[in-house]
Amino acid sequence: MKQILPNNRFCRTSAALVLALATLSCSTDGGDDAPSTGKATPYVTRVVEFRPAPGQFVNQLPEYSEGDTPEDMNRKALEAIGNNRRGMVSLGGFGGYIVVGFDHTIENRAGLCDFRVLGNAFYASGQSAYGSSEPGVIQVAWDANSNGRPDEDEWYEIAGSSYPTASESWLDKAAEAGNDTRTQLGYRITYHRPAQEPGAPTEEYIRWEDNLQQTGYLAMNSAHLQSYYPQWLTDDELTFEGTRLPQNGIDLSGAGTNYALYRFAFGYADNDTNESAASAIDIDWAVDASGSPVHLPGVDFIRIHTGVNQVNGWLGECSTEVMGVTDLHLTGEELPSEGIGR
Ligand SMILES: [Ca+2]
Ligand SMILES: [Ca+2]
Ligand SMILES: [Ca+2]
Repeated sequence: MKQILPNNRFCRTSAALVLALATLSCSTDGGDDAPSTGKATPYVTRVVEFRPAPGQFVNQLPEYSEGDTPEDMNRKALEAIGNNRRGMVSLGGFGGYIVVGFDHTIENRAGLCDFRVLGNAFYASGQSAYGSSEPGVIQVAWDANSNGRPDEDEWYEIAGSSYPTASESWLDKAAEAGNDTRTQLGYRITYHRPAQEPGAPTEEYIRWEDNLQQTGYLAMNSAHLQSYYPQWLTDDELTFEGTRLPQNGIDLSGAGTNYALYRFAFGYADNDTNESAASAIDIDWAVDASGSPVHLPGVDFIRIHTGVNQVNGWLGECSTEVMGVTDLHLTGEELPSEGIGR
């Protein structure tokens, strides 16, 4: 049995043995890319589950082919982002997620960032406060029972800059623009499969309702006319739950032509550039369901979900993209976590 230790004492030898045994157990996730050598790689080697919410890149990133099963799509997601290939998967609208794993435990080293989720965030020309930031909420799991899988009670959320309440420099500006600027813990949304596929732009394409008694639609835009509803999922409605972040998209033109997606300070995926210190994550930022910090020796699985529920005009819905995950200790990037994003 693995233990969550009260501090960062971590016995690598026993953990390595436990992991070696765990990898002997059979995997059914379809996205397994076990290395042939004994040397750990700094990158994603498993996709345990890929379940995007509807979105404009869904069925394209990765591409769905008729007859594909969820396991096929896990495998395609791994082919895109595994082993530092740096292709891209899109998680669609709020709540869509991916769960990835590794061939080793990402160690939690005291005072240092431990990993980075790669995305396609960028700054607008000459700007550092906004551009294309589509933050994904990150959760981490330490495989405490060593069964080679992330169990429900093994997940902890990375407390980013707007956890548990919104705290960003641009919130007033966003509120003025009419955005919902609250962080909502335990947010839940259900999307409905469209009765038919319009194949043409429409504002009212995929209907949703949430647990705040709100309803709305994802729009179909002219750049993406394929179905936005994950075709490999047979359910006629898809429910997603998790922390929802403040709406960060502001139309600077006031005329629907210049959407700026404001950057959160730290602690999210696809929010800051892959080179920025503020896209790196310290496992010591993890909190339990009541918001109390936990001290994990390391993490075996990482889950990322799209954190914002917002449609930004012609840009479409805010959707987190994931291009990989890097273990910063194995790539030799030493980043003190103190002061990041603050
Ligand atoms: Ca750390
Ligand atoms: Ca487990
Ligand atoms: Ca993105």
